[in-house]
Amino acid sequence: MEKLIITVAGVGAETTRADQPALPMTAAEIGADAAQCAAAGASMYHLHVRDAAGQPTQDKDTFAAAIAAIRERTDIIIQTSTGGAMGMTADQRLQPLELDPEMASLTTGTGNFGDDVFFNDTALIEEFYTRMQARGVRPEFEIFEHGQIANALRLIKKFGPAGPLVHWDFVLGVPGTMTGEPRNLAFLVDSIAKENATWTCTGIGRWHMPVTMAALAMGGNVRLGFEDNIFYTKGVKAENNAQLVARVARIAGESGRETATPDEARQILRLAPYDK
Ligand code: KMH
Ligand code: ZN
Repeated sequence: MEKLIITVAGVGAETTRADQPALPMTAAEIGADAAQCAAAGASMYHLHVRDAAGQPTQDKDTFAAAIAAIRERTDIIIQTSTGGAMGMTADQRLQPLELDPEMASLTTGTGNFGDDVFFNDTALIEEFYTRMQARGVRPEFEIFEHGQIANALRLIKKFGPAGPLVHWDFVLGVPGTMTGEPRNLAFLVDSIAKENATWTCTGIGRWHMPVTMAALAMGGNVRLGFEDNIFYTKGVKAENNAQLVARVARIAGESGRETATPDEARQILRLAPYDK
């Protein structure tokens, strides 16, 4: 098995300080969180940002400040969100791409998201994909439902590849979409190509550890963090994102699977080497 890539979704758009007192929100807090997570074994940071009032924003300058704060402290791979938050327009969501991040998330379909609807129709996903492709930003296809795999493959067929391999993230357990049962993860993984593809996955809320353990057994990679889950164990909030990283790194290590450094993760994902 390849070394394990742990991605931290440390901020998100929906989690609040009331939910999780250790949620990083300012640029300095996000930079410190990313560095602490990298030291614990993470190699990628899925980045959302907040405005001065703590509300989710896709503002380019706010992203730039967070990216600078991360870069002062660590060479972790930075993957900006294009999902943003509910109700944002496509133009708002696209803003961080102007900063040419190494990677960006791309959800390839509309789905229920709790009581809301996460809207990603064909026109939107084509626009997002071709913008990423034109700027050399590697998409991470965020898959909440099986049909979104076919949608992503349709993008590649219609517009050509957006990099030397296809990277998938299976997001399981958002209320209204696929749950985190191992058979669901197995179905999704079985539906993607075995060659020139890499995958990670995340279990939302109580699905965090079941999805993580299934992924480790299957040779996949893992995403975690306060965007996806705020608890360490049932009813006990995690102290910080790094605590969640450290547990998975330890379990993986004890199972004979080392964590990838950011540079090793870049090699596995065939991203360009980091230019310090
Ligand atoms: N905040 C969710 C509505 C992404 O980052 O690309 C969507 C999301 C996905 O977080
Ligand atoms: Zn996100």
